[in-house]
Amino acid sequence: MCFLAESKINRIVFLSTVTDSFPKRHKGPSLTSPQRPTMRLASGHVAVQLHGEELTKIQKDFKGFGKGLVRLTPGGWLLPAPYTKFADKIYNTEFRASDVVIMTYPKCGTTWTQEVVWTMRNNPNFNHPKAGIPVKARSPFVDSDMLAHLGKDVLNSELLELVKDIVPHPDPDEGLALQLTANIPDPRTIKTHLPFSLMTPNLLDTAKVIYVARNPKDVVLSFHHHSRLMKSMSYVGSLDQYVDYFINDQLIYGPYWEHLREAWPRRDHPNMHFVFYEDMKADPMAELRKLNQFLGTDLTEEQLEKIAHYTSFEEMKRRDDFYREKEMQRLDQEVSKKDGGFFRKGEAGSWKGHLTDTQEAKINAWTKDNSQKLGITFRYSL
Ligand code: PPS
Repeated sequence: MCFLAESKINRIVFLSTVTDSFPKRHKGPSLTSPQRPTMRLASGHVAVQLHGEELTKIQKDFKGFGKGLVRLTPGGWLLPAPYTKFADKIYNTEFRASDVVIMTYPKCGTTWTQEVVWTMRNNPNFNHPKAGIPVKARSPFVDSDMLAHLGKDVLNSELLELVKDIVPHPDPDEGLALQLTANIPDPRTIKTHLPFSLMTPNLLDTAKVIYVARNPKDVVLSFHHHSRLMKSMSYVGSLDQYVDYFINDQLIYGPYWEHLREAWPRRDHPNMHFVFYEDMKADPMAELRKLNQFLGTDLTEEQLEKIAHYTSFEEMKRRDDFYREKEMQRLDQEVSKKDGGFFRKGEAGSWKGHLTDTQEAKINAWTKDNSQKLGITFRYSL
């Protein structure tokens, strides 16, 4: 990783030739302003600190983003500023043939899929001694160190408590999630919210990838709830504004459509399995059978039936409630009591009655254009 420009005015290196050579898909402010600290990443992207009105507005609504944000070119990826500390380590993570990477835009069914896949591969007979600990300790979230570094490191200390047998002496500079990913025993089931372009280019040649997609109307409501619930984000704006942030590609890990655009054309790769949240909800057994084939787990119908039940929303929520006490420090108590915790609704179509006509119309217009270009169709209710 090399610094191309630094915040001290007299050391700034002008970047316009570098950034101009990338296609400009993002329609936000120009990325070529020379006053902003800018960094080139191992992935080839250039990360530029958000600044000015855009940053002020986002930080007013997301109290957790005090450390700032970066936007990457190409792609327009918006990420918390601490991403740049870990970006190259994530990009250079070495994958193994036995790895399964679960890749999603946030709130698309990652945790559910992690539990299904981890259970199918490690605990099909429900006798694994570690099955009871939260999924995040068994299935590392490789890019989560940037989120832990947003606030008071609560995320790290809670995770450390859960994984101290695997990472007994963590090096803070390496990132706990990265060290957990490197040290967790095979077969690894790894979570990422990053798109393909920010992961090693040979990912699909080495490991299996399961990409989970969810319709944008349920995603925006789920992400809105999550952003209010998590102290690391502390969203205090309105739902109206949140919908605008979503469709203007101003939420972290976005742009939503760009995330899909990198995954959807790869859906027929032999190491890739593309899943829709709505299909898992409509017929979990059908999706588990497909996963059984993709993963080569060779489980019986009876085993799959039991796993479908064990990973149902109700069962996962019930087990999570048991750990809720420990998670309290990370969550906004008022939001949790009033609107629910991480396991909020777990439905396809629960946006109905929650989005106003205007919000829905905005998302419809945005979706029509983008889904047609991509050739992807979502189910908005079952
Ligand atoms: S995260 O934080 O981005 O990793 O969130 P993610 O796990 O991708 O998505 C969270 C939403 O998935 C719902 N969920 C489930 N739905 C159905 N069945 C099961 N087992 C399940 N587990 C989690 C969770 O409730 C979030 O959706 P909403 O709509 O907010 O309820």
